[in-house]
Amino acid sequence: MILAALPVMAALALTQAAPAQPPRPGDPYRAAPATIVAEPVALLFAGFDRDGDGRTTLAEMRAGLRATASGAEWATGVGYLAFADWAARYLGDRNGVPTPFEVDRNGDNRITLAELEDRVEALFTRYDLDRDGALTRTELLTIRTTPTGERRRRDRDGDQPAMPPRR
Ligand SMILES: [Ca+2]
Ligand SMILES: [Ca+2]
Repeated sequence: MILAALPVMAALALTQAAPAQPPRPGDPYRAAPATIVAEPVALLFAGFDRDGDGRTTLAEMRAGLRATASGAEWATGVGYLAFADWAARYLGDRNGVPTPFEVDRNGDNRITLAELEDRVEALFTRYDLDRDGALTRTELLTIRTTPTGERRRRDRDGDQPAMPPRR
């Protein structure tokens, strides 16, 4: 037991001995800017792969999504602030896509589970390139022609926020 833990402890000691340094410009070990990325909703879909086979089926997605919005308040609808809490937890950002404006189909400022399911299922269909009713990791990745660092700079300058891939 103690012997088995030694490599882990050694690795931890090494990690602590060498604090991470931010990459310097021109650093040969600096990571290349990302051109293959996963949008927040793609991460959500990947997390719904309950049987762990690397594919998220429509049934897995529906079950997973319902589990994220299972409270009684979702039946009658939650407000935009509560929806932002949901987005922060499950998309990683309060302003992630889908936004409350696109989910609130009837514009009553409440978001019901049914509205959330409609919008997220439309996104699922958009990602499902081969239309087989399941999302592979390949389908969930987005290939960008500009590195994400470039995109962030443009976003700050007032461009539209990132959207799911259009294919
Ligand atoms: Ca609504
Ligand atoms: Ca597919």
